[in-house]
Amino acid sequence: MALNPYEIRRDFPLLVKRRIVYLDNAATSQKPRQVIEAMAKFYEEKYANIHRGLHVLSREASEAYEEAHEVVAKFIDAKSWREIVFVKNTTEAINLVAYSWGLRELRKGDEVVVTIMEHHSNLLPWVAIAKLKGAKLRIVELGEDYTLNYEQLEESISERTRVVAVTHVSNVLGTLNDVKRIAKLAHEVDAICLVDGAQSVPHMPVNVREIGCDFLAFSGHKMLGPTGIGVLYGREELLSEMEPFLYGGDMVREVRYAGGAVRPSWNELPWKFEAGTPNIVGGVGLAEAVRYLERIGMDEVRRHEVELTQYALKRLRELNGVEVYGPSKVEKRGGVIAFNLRGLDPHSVAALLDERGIAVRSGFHCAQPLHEYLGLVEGTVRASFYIYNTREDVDALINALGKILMLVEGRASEIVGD
Ligand code: 7TS
Repeated sequence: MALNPYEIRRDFPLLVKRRIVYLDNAATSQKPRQVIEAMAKFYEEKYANIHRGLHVLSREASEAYEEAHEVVAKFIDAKSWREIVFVKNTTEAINLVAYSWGLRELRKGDEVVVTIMEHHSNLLPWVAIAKLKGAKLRIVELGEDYTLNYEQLEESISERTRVVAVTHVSNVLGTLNDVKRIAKLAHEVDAICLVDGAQSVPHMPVNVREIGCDFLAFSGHKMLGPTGIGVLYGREELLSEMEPFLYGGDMVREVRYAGGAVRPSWNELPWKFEAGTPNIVGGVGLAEAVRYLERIGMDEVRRHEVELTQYALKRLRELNGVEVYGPSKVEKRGGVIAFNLRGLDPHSVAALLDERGIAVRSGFHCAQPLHEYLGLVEGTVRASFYIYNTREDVDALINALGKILMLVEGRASEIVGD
């Protein structure tokens, strides 16, 4: 059934209670009552710590938390729920791989390939680990129409490459990268491929087996789930071989003490990577968020966003004085649109939009190298869509931008008049 954003909106208490045009979904999404209620119900009926007690509540809580891993595994078509590690967010998921895999596997002279469109989360952990190990970072830039330069990518991947870490969808340009092709290129030289799915998993069908990546990182809070819960998918063979990232409770099978020495052995997957009391209720909330998205269907989510993005791009181009950044073909992009108004800095535009009840983000969006590369020294304004956004939301944005442009022109003539 076709996604109906007007019906969907009714599930989101904040969107019902506040008259805000919410176009900051790339930063975080709003939450449906189903997710809020599932978490409240869990606190009211099942709450206890997991894997620690033999009592009924701990058993039920453990079951719910494990089931959440299964729900997520099915959502991205992982082979097993043991390949699903719950972490805090995308940032932690990528740091886990950089530290657990990179710190041990990278050698002097090795190379890590990333792209210029990475969020700082998929750039800085690699910068740090590469520096520590004497490895080199290679940065692939853009080709035509704000897409990745695949020619340069192929040239950058060599026998020295150990990691190819790339975003699936750019959180600024919206560029949709061909991660299946990139994973294949990485594997041809026996490198691992990590995909940053923070901006793709919430918005389109993502299938790890079809992509063929080794790792996929994403955040619950951008896909209707709560904050503080994110996912690292890792191929079981790799996760099994890797050392833990954080050490403490629940990640050990046993800790023997003999002859004055402590000897730990690690717990099975995914618990080896989930040290300490995890975000149990966050896991329950994320599973409910996935169920909500699955009821709609990820194909429908994508179709809706493509339609909205196409409409927004068309209307933005009709405005005189707006510069839009990102691929012109809608099939090559996600529902993220970065732009600038001629004569006005991005923060002023965002503040003026906020005065008109429209929430967007402005600045560098944690992707400053990309902005520097594009010569956008003050950053960009960014509108980003989700399932509850409507054509009226786009119209509101366009009307507000039209008024702001008139204001700028007015001011400009005042200045000229001086
Ligand atoms: N990777 C990408 C592509 C992202 O867009 C973000 C968050 C992250 C990683 C990090 O996610 P986190 O949940 O660990 O913070 N992006 C944004 C954004 O564009 N505006 O606010 C957060």
